Amino acid sequence: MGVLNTTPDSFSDGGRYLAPLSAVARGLQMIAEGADIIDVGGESTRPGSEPVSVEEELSRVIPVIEQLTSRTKTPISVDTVKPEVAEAAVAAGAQMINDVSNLRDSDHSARIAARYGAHLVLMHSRGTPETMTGLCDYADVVTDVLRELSSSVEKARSLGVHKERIWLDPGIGFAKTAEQSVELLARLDEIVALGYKVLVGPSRKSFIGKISGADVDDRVGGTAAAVSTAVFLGAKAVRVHDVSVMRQAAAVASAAAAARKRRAAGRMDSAFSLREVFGDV
Ligand code: HH2
Repeated sequence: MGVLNTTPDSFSDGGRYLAPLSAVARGLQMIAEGADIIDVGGESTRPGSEPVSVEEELSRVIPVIEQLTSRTKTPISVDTVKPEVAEAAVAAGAQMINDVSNLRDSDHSARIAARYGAHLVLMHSRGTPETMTGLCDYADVVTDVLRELSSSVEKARSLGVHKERIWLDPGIGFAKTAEQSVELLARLDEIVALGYKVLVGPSRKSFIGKISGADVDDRVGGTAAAVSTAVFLGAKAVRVHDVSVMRQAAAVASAAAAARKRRAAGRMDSAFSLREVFGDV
């Protein structure tokens, strides 16, 4: 999933794709680099960012979504917490709603996804961009995130969103310390085990800077390591800025995961055949 922020203030690509023409060109470029989904956002969620009005967000994302859906078959996702924006985006052809609020204050995105048959990303978060850095208290971050995601899954399903169209995201960096983001990555298989498709968004985030000391424009290596870890542990999609490099990292991690699965299956086969020969000893 390629990140397309039509914002002046996103932490990494803010201000670069504010004009619809340059945003559309960037979207098409990421598709050419191998993106399978383009995630269009018009409001930054970085800690401390300013909220924008519905009108402003609509004017940033809708022309871009209309252009992209008319020029490509690649599915478009809308990264928004506003019902008006989610609905207008889906009406303009977006096939996925990426709701970083995890249905906390409102279930509108689940209702819209159910009505239009759109995919729905439920991303774990707490509070708002202004308050989230103070909301990192967890007994066990993975268990608590799992519990909070599960309750929004129940809500979404009870509102009619099909299981196959629900994606879960641990929300790297959203009300998480760097250590907690690493813990969620390292134990991603526990989230995968819930049985829903998992999406992870580690791209260029501050936990990489904290671990490596790298500036935001110099975190491709750390992002590739995070992407590889996530894919190896079962993530079905990764939300990234650097599409072609991450596609390569994901392909290698996915091949390694498949080799490991084959080996595990082979071990079971040989255990079975030994049992057939020697009985249970
Ligand atoms: N991260 C960001 C925004 N949206 N959506 C999902 N599902 N998962 C994420 O991890 C995620 C997300 C924040 O990154 P970015 O869009 O690059 O920056 P900003 O919020 O400053 O626009």
